[in-house]
Formats: sequence, structure tokens, C-alpha cells
Amino acid sequence: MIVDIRLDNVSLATMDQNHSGPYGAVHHAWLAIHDGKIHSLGIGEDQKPSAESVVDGAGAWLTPGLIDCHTHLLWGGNRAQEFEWRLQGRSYVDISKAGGGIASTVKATREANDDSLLKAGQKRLQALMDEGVTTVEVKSGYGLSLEHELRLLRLAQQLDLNNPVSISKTLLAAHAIPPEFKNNADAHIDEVCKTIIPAAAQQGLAECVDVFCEGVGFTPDQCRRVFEAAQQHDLGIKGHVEQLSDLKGAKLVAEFGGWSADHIEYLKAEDVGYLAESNTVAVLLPGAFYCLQESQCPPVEALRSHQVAMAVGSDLNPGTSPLASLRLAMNQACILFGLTPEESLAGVTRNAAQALSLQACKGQLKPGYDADIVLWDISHPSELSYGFNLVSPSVIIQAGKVVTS
Ligand code: DI6
Ligand code: FE
Repeated sequence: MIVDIRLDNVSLATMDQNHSGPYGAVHHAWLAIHDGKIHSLGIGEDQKPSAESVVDGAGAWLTPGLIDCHTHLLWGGNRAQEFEWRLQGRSYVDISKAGGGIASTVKATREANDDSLLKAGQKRLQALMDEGVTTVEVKSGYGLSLEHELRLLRLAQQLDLNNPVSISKTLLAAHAIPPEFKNNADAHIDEVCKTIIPAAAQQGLAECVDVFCEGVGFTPDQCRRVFEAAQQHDLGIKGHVEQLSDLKGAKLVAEFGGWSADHIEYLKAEDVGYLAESNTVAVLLPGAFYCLQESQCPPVEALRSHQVAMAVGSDLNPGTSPLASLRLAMNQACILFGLTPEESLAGVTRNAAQALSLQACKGQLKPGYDADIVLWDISHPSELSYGFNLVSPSVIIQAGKVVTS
């Protein structure tokens, strides 16, 4: 048989734990792509298939396409004014309570037309794609009504169609209380559970449901209701939990067998076992930690000792993490949270795939997996975490097609 593409003379950071050693590395290797999938890989000349097209990697490294498993990529307006207030000493929570924060972005997003949201989202998405990101999770959450939440999910679907990238859509209608339900969080949760989740599920607009379980967000009891509704509609479950305080949201996500518990700076080491038992991924978001000048770090040592898979996301959003850079988040995860460069790369490949329930097809270089692959002119994969814009992809392949070279 003749495969579509063969990449020769490369080192592979397979991130496949069946290969022993750091990064699941395979040296002096080749990798063959056919019909959008990784067909085979090997060392030297051994069983190397013929190919329509051959790329000489010249000793460079291949990694799986990067996966940003946590973004709020679609929003209107910006929060530069709030940034200034925070520099003057006002806190995020304080600004939120005064009607700023998420509420101000909801207003700007509702007022923006589809075209402007799509254009702004496209720019942010392009910045991620240029870094070698081939899969992006996009949350709604700045619409908060049936009409506006579904609109954001449709725009995310449009971005998926328009670009060489896979977009995983998450419904985050329980992000904040919309103005029409002011001071009545339970009424909004009713709307989320009875109307918005069923509609998103029925129209196939979301893979997963997320919540903001926090003092300035929703209580664990309210989040539980959202998760029950998600479960009834066969949608995945994840949560923004323990970002600013410990409400035991991660335990709740674990109880529902959630895909991921995100942020978790305030997660207690003794509660990490719940995530291990339910095989829930811990998603670390150092961009928000950095922008909010937080000092409480997630319990990385306990996550390691319980062998909880750790992912790293950009949390790209206008309020707490205005960074369209997963590479920066990889660097921050090492510097601020103490991840090793290998953990950081696993966090944006294998473990990020698991946080989106895509572990059977993405995040590793493995025969049968999606051919989402990046070629990097580096001498060691630690360079991907060490610097954040010193190296960029030489070749990006998404779904078996060369996107840039
Ligand atoms: N946690 C966050 O960091 C973002 N949302 C959330 O639930 C912040 C979103 C914003 O401030 O606009
Ligand atoms: Fe977030």
C-alpha cells in the first residue's frame, strides 16, 4: 500500500505511555499518515511504507498537535478598564459584585453582531493555531440566555467549519447570573436545566456542560442540578472549581464522573483522591493565576502522588486570562506551578485530550490516532516549555493535511 504522507528522519515525542522513557520518545524514526490518521511509525528502514509525499524532518521533533482544553474564546468588547482598576488595587471579586467582570462582557457580547464576534474569535483562534494548536475547546458563557448561549455555540461550530482545527464545544450557561434574573440565581439555574441544556443537546451544539462553582458564581447545590441535567442529556461534565475558594466543587465533579476539574488552586490535598477515583483530569490554568496575581497554587504534589492526569489550558478570556497563547501557559505552568516540561507537554497533548474525552483519538502519536501533528525545529521537547515564542512550528498537519510548511 502507498500512504499519503511519510515524515522521515525525525524524533517522535509520542506522549504514549507504552513507550518507556521521557515523552514516550522514539529516535531515528519515521511516521506515516493515511486517510487523516496516523497509519504507522517505526525506526530506521524497518517496515517503512511507500508514500505519495515524503517530508524530510532533518532530525527535528514531531509532537502531537497541541490541545487547548479550556478557552472562553468568543466574547465581545474588552476589559482593559477593569485591568486598570485591578492595578489600582480593586479585586476581581469586588469588581464582579459591583456589576463589572463577567456581567460587563455579557452585555458587550449580547450587543455584538455575529460577524464581529466571529472576526474577533477568528483572530484569537489563529493565534493559537499558529502555535501548533490543532484542537481547541470553546465555551459559551457570555450569552447566558437560551438565544445568546446557543448563538455562541453556533459561532464556535462555524469556526470549526472555517478552520483546520477541531473545536470541542462546551455549554457554560451557569457562568454568571444574567441581568434578567438579577438576585435570583435559582431561577437562572431552572432556565439552564429545563431549557438551555435540553436545547443545546437536542441541536447537537455541545459536547459538555461546565459551571462556575464559586462565591461569585453558583453554589455546589446549584451546580449539582446543572450536572444532573447534563447527565440526563448524555453530555460530558466539567467545572470551574476551587479557583478562588474551597467549595468542594472538585468532589462534586468527581461524583458525576466529570471529564475535568479546572483551576483547583484551593483544592485541598486530602480531596485529590476523589479526582483519582473518578479518573477526572485536573486542568491547571496558570494564565488566570498570573493575571489575578494569586498566591495559592494548585496541589501539584498531591495530584502527582495520586497519579491524577494534569492538563494545562490557556483559559483565554477577557477578564482573568487575556492570553491567546497555550505556549505561554505551558511556560507559566512550569514556572508558577512547578510542572516539569514533560508534564507541561503532556498537559497540552495526552491529558488535554482526556479532559475533552478525546483520549482514544487525539493527544498521542499512535497508529490509528488522528493525524494532528506538529514538526518543531528543536533539539529537545523541553524547549517547548522553556521559551514561549522562541520556536514556532515548522510544519503543522491537521487531520492528515499539511496546514503550514
Ligand atoms: N473563571 C475564570 O477565570 C473565568 N470564568 C471563570 O469562571 C473568568 C471570566 C471573566 O472574568 O470574564
Ligand atoms: Fe475559565
